[in-house]
Amino acid sequence: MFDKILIANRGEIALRVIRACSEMGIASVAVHSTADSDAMHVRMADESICIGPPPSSASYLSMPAILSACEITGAQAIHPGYGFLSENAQFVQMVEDHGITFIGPRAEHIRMMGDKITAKETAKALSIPVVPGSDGGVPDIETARRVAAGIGYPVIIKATAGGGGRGMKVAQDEASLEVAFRTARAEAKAAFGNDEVYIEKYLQRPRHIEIQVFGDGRGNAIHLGERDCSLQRRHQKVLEEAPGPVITPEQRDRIGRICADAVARLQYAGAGTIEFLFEDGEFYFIEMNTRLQVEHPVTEAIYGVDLVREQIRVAAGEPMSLRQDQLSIRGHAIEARINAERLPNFAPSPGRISQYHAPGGLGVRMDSALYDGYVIPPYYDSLIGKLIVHGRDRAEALARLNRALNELIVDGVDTTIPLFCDLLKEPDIQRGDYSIHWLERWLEREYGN
Ligand code: MV4
Repeated sequence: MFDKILIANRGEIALRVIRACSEMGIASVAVHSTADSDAMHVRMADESICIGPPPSSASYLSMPAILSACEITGAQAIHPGYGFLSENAQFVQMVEDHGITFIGPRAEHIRMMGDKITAKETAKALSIPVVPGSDGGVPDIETARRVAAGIGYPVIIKATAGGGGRGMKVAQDEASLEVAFRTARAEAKAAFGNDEVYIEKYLQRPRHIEIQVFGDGRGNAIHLGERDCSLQRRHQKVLEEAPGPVITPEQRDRIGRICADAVARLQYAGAGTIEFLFEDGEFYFIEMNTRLQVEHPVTEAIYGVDLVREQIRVAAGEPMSLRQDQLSIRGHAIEARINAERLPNFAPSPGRISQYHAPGGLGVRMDSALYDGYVIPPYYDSLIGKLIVHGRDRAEALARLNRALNELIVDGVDTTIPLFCDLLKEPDIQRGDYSIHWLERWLEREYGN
C-alpha cells in the first residue's frame, strides 16, 4: 500500500480523498494555488505545497507543477478527484513515466472513452445497448441526409470530441438538417479543434440514468446500480438520487450485469460511470466517464461502500474488497448540489462566508470545504457543498433533505439552497416524475429564466 498520496484537486473532493487516506493510514499531500493558501484542503492534509498562481491553467491543470510537487514531497500516487486532470490521458502517461501511480484507469481507457465515437463502438461491441445512429463519423451533408432518413427524425448531431452537452444540435426534420449539421461542425471545431460529428436518433423525453461500475484492472468488475441525474440545468447536474425512482430491480440487474461484464472484458481499473438515456423502459448508452463523479456519495450511501478507498486499493495492486454477491441496496439517497450562485439566473457569487453551519443527524452527510470566514475565490467552480441524505425509503430521504436544508446555514454569499426548498414542494419531485427537460421548464415558469 502507498505511504503517501498527493491530491491534485481542491474543495470538497480534496477533503473526500484526504479522509479516505487518513482512515487507511496513508499520508496526504494537498496542492494549492496562491488563491487557496487558506483553503480547508490545505489545512486538513498532512502536508501542502503551492503549485502556482490562481488560474487553474497555471496551477491545478499544470502537469509539470503537479509532478514536481510529487517529486518534492515523495508522494507515490496521485488522486485526481474529478474535473481538472482527472480524464487527461496525456497526464496519466506522464505520471506513469515518472514512476508515480495514477489512481484511476489506464491512459488507454481514458482515451477510448474521450473519443465519443470510439466509446460508442466499444460499448456496442461489448453488447451495451446504444442509441440508434450513424456508424462512426458523418463527413458531409449528403451522408447526414442519408443517415437521418434511415433512422428517422428528429435526430441529434454530436461532436466526436464533445461530451457533457457541448457541440450538440437537434434537427426536427430534413429542412433543418443542413443548418444543424453546419452549426454543430463549426461549434465542434471552435470548442475542441476537431469538427468531426456523428448522428443519433433524438430521444424526446428520456431520463439520465448512469451506472456506477468498478474494475480491478485484471478482469474482475462489479456494478453498484444506478443514479438518476435527470435534474440538470445547462448540462450541470443539480440533484441526483439513487436508486432511480423508476428503475425496477430486474432492469437494474440486467443493465448492471451488462456494464460490469463490459468493464471486466476491458480489464478496466478503478471507478467508472456508464451514462444512459432511459426512455420507455429501454437503456441507451451515450457516454462513459472514467473518473469518480461528484454524485458518488448517493451510491456510497445505499451500498455502504467507500468508493475512494476501493480506488486506492486497486491502484496499489490490491484486490477490491467487494464482490457482486455481497452488494445490496439499503434505502434511498439524494444529493443536493449547493453552489455559490445568485438566483434566479445562477450568476456566480464568490465572497466571504460570514457564517457556516452544517446540518447533522441520522442519515445526513455534508461534504463541503467551507468554514466561518472562508473566502470563496472567483477562479473556480461554484460548487461549495454537497448535502447527501439517506433514508429507509425515498419519502424518508425527501423529508430528511427538507429538514437538513432548514438546518444548513451559509451566510455572506448567495447560494442555491432556496432552489431545493422550492423544488421539494413540487408534486412531480415528490413523485419522482421528471425527465431531463423538467428542471429547465420549471425554472422558466417559476423563476422566469
Ligand atoms: C441526447 C439527447 C437526446 N437524444 N442524445 C446531453 C449531454 C450529453 N451527455 C448527452 N446529452 C443528450 N444526448 C440523444 N440521442 C439529449 C441529451 C440531453 C441531456 C442528456 C442528459 C441530461 C440532460 C440533458 C439535457 C439536454 C439534452
